[in-house]
Amino acid sequence: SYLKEEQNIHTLPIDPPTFNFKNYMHAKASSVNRALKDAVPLKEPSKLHESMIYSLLAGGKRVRPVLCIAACELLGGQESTAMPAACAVEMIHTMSLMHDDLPWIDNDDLRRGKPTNHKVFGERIAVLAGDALLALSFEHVATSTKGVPAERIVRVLGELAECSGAEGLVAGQVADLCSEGMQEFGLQHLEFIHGHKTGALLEGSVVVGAILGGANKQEIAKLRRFARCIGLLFQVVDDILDVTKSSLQLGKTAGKDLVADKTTYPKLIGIDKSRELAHKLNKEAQEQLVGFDPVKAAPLFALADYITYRDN
Ligand code: GRG
Repeated sequence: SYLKEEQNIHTLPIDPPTFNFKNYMHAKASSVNRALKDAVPLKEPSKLHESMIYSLLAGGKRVRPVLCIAACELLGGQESTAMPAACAVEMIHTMSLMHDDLPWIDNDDLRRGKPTNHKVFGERIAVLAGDALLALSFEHVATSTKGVPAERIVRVLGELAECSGAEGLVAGQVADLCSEGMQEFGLQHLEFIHGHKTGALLEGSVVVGAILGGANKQEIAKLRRFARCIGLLFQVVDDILDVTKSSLQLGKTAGKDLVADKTTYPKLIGIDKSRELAHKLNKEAQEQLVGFDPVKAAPLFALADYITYRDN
C-alpha cells in the first residue's frame, strides 16, 4: 500500500546488497522538492516569481541535488547541511534549461512535459527569471547553509560559480553554438562540449556536497573523478538512448538508426564501442568509491548504475 511504501522510505536501512535505489531517489527528491518550494516564495513582481517557480517545480529527476546530498552524507554530513547547496545546483540546472530552450538557442516548445518557460511567460521574462535563479542559487547557499565554517561556504560558492560560468556551463554552450554547421567533429571536441554542458554541474554538485560534508583533499579528488566519469557517462548513455530509444539494457544490440544531424558517440565510435565506453566509465566511477564507508557509498554506487542503465 501507499502507506507501507512511505514507511519504507523513512525507515530505509541503507544496506548495500539490498539497497533500494528507487525508494532512496523518491525520498531524497521529495525532500529536495519541499526545500525548493520554500526557497522560492511567491513575491512581487509576481510574474518574475511565477516564472521562476514554474520551471523550478516542473518536475525533473533531481539527479544533481541528490548527488550533492549523497556526497555530503558519504562523508558523514547531514542532509540538512547540504540542502541549500542541493537546491542551488537545481536552480542553476533549471536556469540553464530555461536559457537553452530559448528561440535563439535550441528553440524548444516543451520541457519536462510542459510548455517551455518562454512559451508561457515570454522570452524577456524567461531570460530574466533565469538570471534571477542563478543569483538566488548563490544567495541561498550563503544565507541558508547552517553549521558549516564560513571558509567551506566560500569554497562552495567558488565551485558553484566556476561550474556555471566561462569554465563550465556557459563554455559548453558556447562551444556547442560555435560547432553549429560543422559536418562532424572529433571526440575531443565532443568531450569538451559535454564535459562543460553536462559534466561541470554534475561535478560541482558532488564536490560541493563533499566540501560541506568535510571531505579532505584526497577525498575531494576521488569524488571529482567519480563525478567526471558519471558526467561523461550521462552523455554517452544519452547518445545511445537517442539511437535505441527502446531499450535500457546496454548489453543488448537494439537500434540501428543513427541520429543524422548531430555528432554523437555512436556516430563517432559506433554503438558497440559506445556501450563499452559506458561500462568502462561506470566501472571507473565506482572504483573511486572504494575506501569510503561502503554503507554510506551505496547511494553513489547505485546512482552510477542508474545513469548507466537508465531508459530516459
Ligand atoms: C549558467 C549563465 C548560465 C547560462 C547557461 C544555456 C546554457 C548556458 C547552458 C546549457 C546547459 C544545458 C542545457 C546542458 C544540458 C544538460 C542536460 C544533460 C540536461 C538534462 O538533464 P536531466 O536529464 O534533466 O537531469 P531533468 O529534467 O531530469 O532535470
